[in-house]
Amino acid sequence: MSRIRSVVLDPLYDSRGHLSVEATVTLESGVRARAGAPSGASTGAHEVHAFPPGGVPEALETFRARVAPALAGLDATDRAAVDGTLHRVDGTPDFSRIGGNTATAVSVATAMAVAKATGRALWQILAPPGVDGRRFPAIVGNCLNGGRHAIGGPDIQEFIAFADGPDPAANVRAAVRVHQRLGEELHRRFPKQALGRGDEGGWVAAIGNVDALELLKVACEQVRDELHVDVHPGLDLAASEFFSDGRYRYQEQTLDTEGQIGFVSALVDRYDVRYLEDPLDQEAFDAFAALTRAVGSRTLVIGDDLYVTREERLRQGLERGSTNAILIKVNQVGTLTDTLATVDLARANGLATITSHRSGEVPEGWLAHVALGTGARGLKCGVLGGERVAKLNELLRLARATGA
Ligand code: 2PG
Ligand code: MG
Repeated sequence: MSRIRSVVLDPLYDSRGHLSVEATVTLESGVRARAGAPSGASTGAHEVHAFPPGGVPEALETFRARVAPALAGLDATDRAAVDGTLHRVDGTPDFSRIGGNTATAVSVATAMAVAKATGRALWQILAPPGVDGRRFPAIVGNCLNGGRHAIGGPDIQEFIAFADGPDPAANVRAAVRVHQRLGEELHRRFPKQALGRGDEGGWVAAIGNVDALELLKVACEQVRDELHVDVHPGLDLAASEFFSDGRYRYQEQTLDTEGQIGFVSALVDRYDVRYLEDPLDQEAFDAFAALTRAVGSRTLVIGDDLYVTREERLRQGLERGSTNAILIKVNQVGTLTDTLATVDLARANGLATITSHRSGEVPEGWLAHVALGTGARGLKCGVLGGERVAKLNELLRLARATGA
């Protein structure tokens, strides 16, 4: 009895206090599951629209009138039918009528209901042949915030602890410890400055990009010595946010594309950066390729705004050799079907996938299942804050359950 009896869409708050939506799916058998969708701030230009033009109220209205009736009676185990119905009812290429967040909440809640009904974990429902849940993702933990996520901080959006050892629990411990160490260093360095935390729980301080990276490197070294976990600096530059008229405009300097490639390559070498996300503008497929040729053997080069989890954007990147990795965010593309198609294409071409949260998150753990079920190379979900810790804790539960 895996037919859908009903789907209800409700409003819920995300971690920034903005409204988003959650879907509750009830099967004929009475099994029920619920999932909420997150929201980004540094959204890529090619993402689907999170909500229709009228925001959450319009999303709820449209859902009641058009989406819910179309979903009732569908076989929940037929993901293509459920997600295809969301596309059909929407009728646009970017979910601008029903909203990508509606699609995400429904798609994930339906998969969760199927998992529950069949006595499996969500990650098992998502896993393609060959993914057995034994390889756990590295932890990509945001420790210091800048850019759009932290007013008054550096231009670079995220200074990250990339904890990449074999033991998931040790990786989480190391990422948390780097966050703590960095806080201690910042207090020492700026004794009179009030330290805050940004949208993703990383520290915020009035500090330059290179200084922040220097402190991160020291904190990673200390934690490597202390815990013997393989943890190194990572960056998400979210470079499209400070790129305009062909220039990368930092507070301290303005660079053309060649200058940016040189600057970022030097940071990789000098600070042993092993995780490098969106170092260039979201349209710069060829510049990405040049940078990947320069540093791709030493670091993951990850496209987030570049690909926005869309298969057709990834194809362009594959043709040019733009990156060696891709960020995966379900609500950038809307449904699990679309997400898994992009993951498959990435895997088939040897690209690493990183499963990612959004800056405005919901306090739920389903993202950890998406990471494990898709064989992700990394789980990017922050370090501190209830909505981030929810994902880390769920990953640790999965590690205990699978004996990892
Ligand atoms: C990013 C994300 C998450 P946002 O750029 O990778 O860290 O930010 O959700 O604001 O797009
Ligand atoms: Mg990013």
